[in-house]
Amino acid sequence: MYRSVNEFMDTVVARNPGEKEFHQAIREVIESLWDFLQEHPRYMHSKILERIVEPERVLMFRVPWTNDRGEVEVNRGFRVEFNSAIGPYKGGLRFHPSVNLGILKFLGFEQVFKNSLTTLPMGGGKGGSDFDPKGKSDNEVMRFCQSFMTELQRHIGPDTDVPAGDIGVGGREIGFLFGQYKRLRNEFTGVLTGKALNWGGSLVRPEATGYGTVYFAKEVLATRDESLEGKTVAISGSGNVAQHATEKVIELGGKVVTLSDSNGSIYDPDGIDTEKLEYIMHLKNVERGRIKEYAAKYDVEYWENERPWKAKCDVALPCATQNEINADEAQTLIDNGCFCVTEGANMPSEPGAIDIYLENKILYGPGKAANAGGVSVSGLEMSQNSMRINWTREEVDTRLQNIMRDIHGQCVKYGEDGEFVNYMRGANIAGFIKVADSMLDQGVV
Ligand code: NDP
Ligand code: 2IT
Repeated sequence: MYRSVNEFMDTVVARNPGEKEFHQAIREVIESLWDFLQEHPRYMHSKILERIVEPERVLMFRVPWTNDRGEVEVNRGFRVEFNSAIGPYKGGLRFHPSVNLGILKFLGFEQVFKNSLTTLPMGGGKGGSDFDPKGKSDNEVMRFCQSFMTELQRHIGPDTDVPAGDIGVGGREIGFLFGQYKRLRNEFTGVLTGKALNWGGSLVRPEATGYGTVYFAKEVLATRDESLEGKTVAISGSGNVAQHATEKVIELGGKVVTLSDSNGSIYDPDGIDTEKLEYIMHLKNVERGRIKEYAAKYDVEYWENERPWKAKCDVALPCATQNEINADEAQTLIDNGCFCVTEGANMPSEPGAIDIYLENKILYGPGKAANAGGVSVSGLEMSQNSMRINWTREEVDTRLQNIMRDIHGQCVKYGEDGEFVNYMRGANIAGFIKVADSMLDQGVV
């Protein structure tokens, strides 16, 4: 039995060498859980910690495909089937050159707790490839997706493992992946989520992560009698999550002053309005261009190779990627008056940044709670597919809002610390209990 977090982490690091994001994600959870585990020794006695950090299955495979010049290219494909205690493995696919096993294990691990919080019956998984969709033609992306699914199809299924999108995987990629699954398996099932509306998708799934993040921020702000009305909001990223978070902030009366991509950030002190957002959506989703073009079009500042966190704001919504806010940036945000950080991305704040949020007692909504809206509507898409019906936009959106409210309630229940709520601890404990108890019920699995 481990006597300290550090002792446990030494074993984790030795067993998973070099996988620093995975270590980071585990340490955060174990630190949150430690006191709770001392009070509830049955989890330690049953080796739940040792089991919960070990993926049930890891698949790694070759993905050969042919580019438009007729040359063969080879990428690496992965699926980490992390935990199926409460439902089929569920989680996105990421296509990005930085993808490696450690990153997907961190994302799969986070997904287990996140999915537990959603109230829906979904286990956790994550997959993807080091394939870079940037600069590739539609045909190249299609051939890559077909090759990727040719191997993945034998491991997934609507009751086994249901992938979806993440960075670099949106509607276009899900379409190509679904088409290939159907050809190979000769079945039309809900094996992927994030499908288009004509062929089994759910209304509000494209918007769900960004909307859900803002719904969560709304709940968090309400605990201090605050709302988004009139607030200045800094958002990072300019992809699926950032775009729809921006849309919802505008709808709720806030002013979004920044967006970014991997080359830099734009700062628009007048705020991104609906028309400007429409331009961004076309730029990013159709032309697949760079956010820099926004600065030129609207004559605003472009901060090359810089993240948006030096912008003065009340609320920050990191919606790009992991470890995109360091301790210095967290301090800058707070010095500039920011009092609420709600994470649309997965693990966007470095541990040092989180320490600063907590020391300053600002409102901090961690990704596994705040960005759970995406996978929640994926769960609703699975339900609609199984029932072979489609819910209306209003029905799905109402369910999404209720789920985000419920997640907030779970975080408060387990994270209350006097007047203050430590949402990170609350999310980790609440997410853990449901999965750990289910594992105990199911024996030594
Ligand atoms: P997209 O691919 O649509 O957009 C990603 C955005 O983040 C782009 O603007 C991209 O810029 C930027 N970005 C990606 N990697 C980096 C990097 N290394 N450094 C700087 N900027 C980067 O992805 P999503 O919007 O779907 O995902 C954003 C985040 O939200 C991720 O952390 C994802 O895991 C998380 N998430 C997504 C969900 C979903 O349903 N899609 C659900 C829950 C969480 P560029 O174009 O230059 O690469
Ligand atoms: O990180 C995430 O929760 C996602 N990328 C969405 C997963 C899903 O299955 O919808």
